[in-house]
Amino acid sequence: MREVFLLLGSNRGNRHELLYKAAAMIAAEAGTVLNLSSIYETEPWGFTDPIPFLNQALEIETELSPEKLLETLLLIEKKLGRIREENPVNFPSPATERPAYIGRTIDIDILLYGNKLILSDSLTIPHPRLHERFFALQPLAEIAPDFVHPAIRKDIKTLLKMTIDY
Ligand code: PH2
Ligand code: MG
Ligand code: MG
Repeated sequence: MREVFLLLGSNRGNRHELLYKAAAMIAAEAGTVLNLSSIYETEPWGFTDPIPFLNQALEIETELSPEKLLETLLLIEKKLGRIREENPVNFPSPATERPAYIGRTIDIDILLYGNKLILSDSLTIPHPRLHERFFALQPLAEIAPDFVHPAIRKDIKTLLKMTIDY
């Protein structure tokens, strides 16, 4: 499947090296990397942290199903030192239904999987907060400006213009 878009994020450790290694491991284990955006330095969104993120969007072509792709990406995160602590601070807060974010060496999110709409316990595609996050839309708009969000039915460059999250 082509037009599978991922977002890399890092705000701990050697951020540039982690993005590079993540892209190399994705190429080895998940599929062919067709396109990479520039790397953007962005302020932590949704939580307070002194270290800014580096974010980068990737387009890949993959044979893996969405579930298998997620499993593979989580394993790559683990190999790159991502710790998902069983810490109450990281549990979804009942008030907001959102996780409390913490800094991380590497985060690899599936933004879009072609035109698929998926809503399961483990996976929501398109990424449920893509359209409200400038840090995701900006790199994605660089490599996929005309791709139409399959749920909102607007293209990425339009969503970027519409987002109030500056
Ligand atoms: N990821 C988050 C929460 N906040 N902020 C920025 N700037 N970049 C991210 O990748 C990011 C974030 C949850 O995964
Ligand atoms: Mg994320
Ligand atoms: Mg993630």
